[in-house]
Amino acid sequence: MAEEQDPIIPQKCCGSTVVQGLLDWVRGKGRILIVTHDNPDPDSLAAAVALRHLFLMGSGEEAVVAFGGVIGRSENRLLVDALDLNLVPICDLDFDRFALFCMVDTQPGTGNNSFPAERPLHLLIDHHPPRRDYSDIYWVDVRENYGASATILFEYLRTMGFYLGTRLATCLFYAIKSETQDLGREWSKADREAYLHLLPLSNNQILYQLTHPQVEGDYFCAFHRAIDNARVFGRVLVFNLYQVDNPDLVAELADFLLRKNGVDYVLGLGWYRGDEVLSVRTTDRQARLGAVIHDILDGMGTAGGHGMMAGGQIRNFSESKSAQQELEHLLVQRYIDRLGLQTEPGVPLLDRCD
Ligand SMILES: [Mn+2]
Repeated sequence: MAEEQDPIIPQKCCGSTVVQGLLDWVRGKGRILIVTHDNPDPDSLAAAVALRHLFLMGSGEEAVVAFGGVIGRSENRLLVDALDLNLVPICDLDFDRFALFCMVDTQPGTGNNSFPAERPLHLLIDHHPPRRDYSDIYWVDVRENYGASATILFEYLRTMGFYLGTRLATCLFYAIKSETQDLGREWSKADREAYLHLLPLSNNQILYQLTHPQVEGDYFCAFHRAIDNARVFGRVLVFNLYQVDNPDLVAELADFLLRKNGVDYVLGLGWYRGDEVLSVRTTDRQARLGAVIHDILDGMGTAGGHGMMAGGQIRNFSESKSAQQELEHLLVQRYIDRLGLQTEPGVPLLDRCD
């Protein structure tokens, strides 16, 4: 299929003629699968359902949205339920029953999605730094300077003049809001425009629920554990949740603990169903954490992300707490070295409490 036309490069994007070209190309090809990253966040979910909407409106084709891992965070589960996103777990799918494969908010070979690497991909829309040359993929739109993949999809829908229902608008708005922390982190002018356009179209009551979700008691236990074992090495804070029931907690606690004054970098760890899960955060806009975590996990696992937030995983890591602790010590040292910071003795976060 791809040999018929040159791959469309991001620079050409994305006036209505170009998007129409995609919609015409998709029409009649067969069943479409849209894949998010594992343990999808609101940005990945919103981009996927917006792409499904684009295909339906523009070419009459219905697509299936599939995710790997779990939707763990209460906000994300609520997003799926309240907005009726209609997703399927990727493990339930027979890939042979699809003709076209799309990926949003992640890229092939990054280790954070469950799309088989050997399968051809036809469409890739993302805002993480490109991993390789994607000239084998028909449609590639990777905008590294964008704060959210949802913004790219918003632009497609807007340029086509397609109707955005309240649910989709709320979903896209919440994605941009949460991914950029209300335009406070890694946002671009395009994200701001999308945010302002979508706000009046969104359902305030659902947005309120999404930002104030009901949570289980375990949620507070995780906060307790992270705060209790967090240690501060100068400008670096490290915490370890050990075994978690929800891998998203590591990222959430990393965001939360980055608020500690004097701390500019956070490294969070957790162990989820056989994998060690890592999250890094910084207040430093120049930090390029995606590359940092890639380097510190070199030879051990996979990683990726943005400048100020990134994550990684080590597959099939030991269940033993002491092995996880040992790994933490190793990674803290690598993190501090890679950031070019001075090694300082670790002080428990709570040591500073009265
Ligand atoms: Mn994203």
